[in-house]
Amino acid sequence: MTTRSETQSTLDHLLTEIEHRNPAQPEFHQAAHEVLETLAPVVAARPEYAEPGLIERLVEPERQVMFRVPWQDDQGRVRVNRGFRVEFNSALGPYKGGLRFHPSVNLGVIKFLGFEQIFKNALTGLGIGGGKGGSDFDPHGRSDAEVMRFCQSFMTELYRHIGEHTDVPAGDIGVGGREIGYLFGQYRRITNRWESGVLTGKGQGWGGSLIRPEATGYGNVLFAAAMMRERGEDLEGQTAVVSGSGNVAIYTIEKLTALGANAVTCSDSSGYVVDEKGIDLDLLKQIKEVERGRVDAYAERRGASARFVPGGRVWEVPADLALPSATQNELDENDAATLIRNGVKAVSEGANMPTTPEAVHLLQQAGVAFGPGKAANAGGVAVSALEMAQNHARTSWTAARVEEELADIMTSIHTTCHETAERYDAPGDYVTGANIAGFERVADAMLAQGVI
Ligand code: NDP
Ligand code: 2IT
Repeated sequence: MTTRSETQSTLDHLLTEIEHRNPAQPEFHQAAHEVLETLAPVVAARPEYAEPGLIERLVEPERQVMFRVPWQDDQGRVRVNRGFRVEFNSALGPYKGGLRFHPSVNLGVIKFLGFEQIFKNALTGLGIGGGKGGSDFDPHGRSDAEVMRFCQSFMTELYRHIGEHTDVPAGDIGVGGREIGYLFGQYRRITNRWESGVLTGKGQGWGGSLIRPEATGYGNVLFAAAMMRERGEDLEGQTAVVSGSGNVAIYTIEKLTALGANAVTCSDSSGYVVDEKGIDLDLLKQIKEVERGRVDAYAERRGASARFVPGGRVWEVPADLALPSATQNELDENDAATLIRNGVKAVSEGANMPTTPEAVHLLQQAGVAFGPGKAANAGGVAVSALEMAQNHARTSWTAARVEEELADIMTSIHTTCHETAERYDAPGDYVTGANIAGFERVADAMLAQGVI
């Protein structure tokens, strides 16, 4: 029988190898560390997982596609971006995961996101593999026509790699309903097929699922509520800080408000807004979803209760709950220390890997309930899988039905993570619970399907 410490040293050796084989991909190294550092108990307990090559296969994407995306701006100038699709693991189903359009996108960022997605998708229990894609294209300040031409050029290469049974992209940072529309249109034109299950996050009149736009934010709040219930509390009357002001942040604030909490912040890359009366969602949606503006406009139009803090971070505002919903590594050790000093009870990740490893450690040490993104934000991809199910059945479900399924899925993910953590001597540690439970499902399928 191999001991946990022997197993951990094998995993540490593998992590060193991952760093050498994937140079200049710090986000991917970070994501691999966060998972592999928690697997020793399960690998030591179940010898089949120590089989040579299993974890080595898990950390190597099945396929990585990189391509040129040329397009013309409104002045007729040719621009060149880089496109990516990393098809990481299809042991449980077709590759599934979003597309990110942001200037910081590179192969390492897409690989970290694809790797996280494998475990997140496994936790949903809905038969979806893990993948991610995107481009270093920056949609900020671009006209609709420019975004359309970019999406058309992007899909002109991407179409040959995706399909309803192969790989099903969706949105992520910089990719919402408008972009999915242009991408779907070009896919349909090139392939001459109405293949509605090839993309999720579609518009409601043409194959989209009700509640998909809301699902990530709603799901994260349901996860936070489940963690609070474990502590004998609910969300009623709790003050919450939320970062970001995009798709995930907006519907996080909406669900927090519906459950009686007071969400007092939102942010974008220019700074943050604090509104002691609670964020006015109609105003925020108008500025962000309709006008595609900046958060300072919110403070200008809201009146005395709100102020804009240029360049600041929402974590300095005292709160019971923190829900990072913008981007990776946006909550560091200093932020965690500030949150703890101010009495935070739970941190639940709407974004992917927003909390640095040092910050996670500090929060857990301080007894703060910590919900890792691969569990807490899985509601988005889960409802994407429900959208695929509706597309395959050529039907559409009511909002109430989708929301009920979402609530059941989030409860089940919470229970799975909680019970798995207890089973492996880490009670209350949702990071260990999520990693091990996701790993077991994927690893079992990989072992059953042979060395491929
Ligand atoms: P959006 O593009 O709708 O919103 C992103 C928000 O985050 C914007 O307010 C943006 O501000 C801010 N932001 C992005 N990058 C940075 C940065 N580098 N620094 C500061 N602020 C930044 O994206 P989503 O809401 O869809 O995604 C937010 C997070 O949630 C991401 O981590 C994503 O991976 C994750 N996620 C998304 C899911 C979904 O269904 N959409 C599902 C699960 C997770 P600005 O406009 O100034 O850049
Ligand atoms: O990070 C994520 O889970 C997403 N961006 C959503 C993926 C999806 O396929 O709905």
